[in-house]
Amino acid sequence: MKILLFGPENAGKTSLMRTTCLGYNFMKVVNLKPTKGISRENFIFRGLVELSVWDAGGQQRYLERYFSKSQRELIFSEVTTAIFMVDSTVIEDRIKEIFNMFLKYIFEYSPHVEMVYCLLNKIDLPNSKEDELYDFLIKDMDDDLKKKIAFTPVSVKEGSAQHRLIEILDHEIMKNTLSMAKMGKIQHFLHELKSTTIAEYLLFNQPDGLLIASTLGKFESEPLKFMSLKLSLPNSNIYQIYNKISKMIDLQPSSLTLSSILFESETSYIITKEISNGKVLLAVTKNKKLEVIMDVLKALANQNLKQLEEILEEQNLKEIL
Ligand SMILES: Nc1nc2c(ncn2[C@@H]2O[C@H](COP(=O)(O)OP(=O)(O)OP(=O)(O)O)[C@@H](O)[C@H]2O)c(=O)[nH]1
Ligand SMILES: [Mg+2]
Repeated sequence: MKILLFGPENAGKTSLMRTTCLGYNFMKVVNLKPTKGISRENFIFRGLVELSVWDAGGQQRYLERYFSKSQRELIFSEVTTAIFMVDSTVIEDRIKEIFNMFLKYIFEYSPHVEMVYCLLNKIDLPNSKEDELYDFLIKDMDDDLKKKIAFTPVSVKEGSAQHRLIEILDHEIMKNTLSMAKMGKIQHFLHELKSTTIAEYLLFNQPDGLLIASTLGKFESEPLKFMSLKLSLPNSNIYQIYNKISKMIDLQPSSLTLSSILFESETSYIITKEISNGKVLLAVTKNKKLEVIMDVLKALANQNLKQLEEILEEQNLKEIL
């Protein structure tokens, strides 16, 4: 899926992409430099669809290039999701010209696009004029075109822009039959796990931290910030100790990976398990009986998760091909 993030300079496009797809917080992106030309990055959104995000640097010299005869087909064709972002503190004629050119080429080169999403960003700023900007952008636009544009006032700083982008991408997932089939298989797998253990299961995607599927059905949460404990940290000598012990007790030493992390509350255990391809499975036991935790640990053993790993990998391959 090709996601085109377009708009004039300083609108917040790169900030939006980094905070949504890489789970960065806003403070980490305040000092971004202007994007030079097109920056393309691939993500597996919610662990379900492969996204190719085209973040188009919005400085005038780059815009001229994108609109030029030699480049516009490359930029504007085969777009699945078209997003136009503007800084709502700036109302200038040239912004409208850029918007109109963008719309013209999107509908010309990607005629299957049904809706263009326009994000009026930075509404957290006191001098934001999103209502005025909206009126300005749709003035003199014909009604058929207006129907194809969804305007939303947002703020990357406050998080509403990220919510909106996730909503837009979820809508795309729903239209994608391959990812819906994959979601069904994952849900089935998690329910099988649940049927043999007294626990609920949630599968998250790193690095966006978003939920892929859960045994609790629809479940809204903040993106998961998963701590990856690196055994190679300079102050950890677990591997050396393990190596010595292996010799003493006649084990064949092999490399160590971090398998699970266990958290404990008064009433349950939470086991997080890193699985292949940047996914994290979280099991929440419904009580603290020893046999329950043993069942969950068994369920989360590598060989049992092979099938889940296969499901997760299967479709991404097909989509890349
Ligand atoms: N106050 C506020 N500042 C924001 C918001 N979103 C982005 N910014 C700031 O706006 C500046 C520009 O953000 P970028 O993400 O680099 O903008 P861009 O659209 O990628 O710019 P180009 O790459 O030049 O096209 C940065 O200093 C961001 O911190 C927001 O919602 N509110
Ligand atoms: Mg940028």
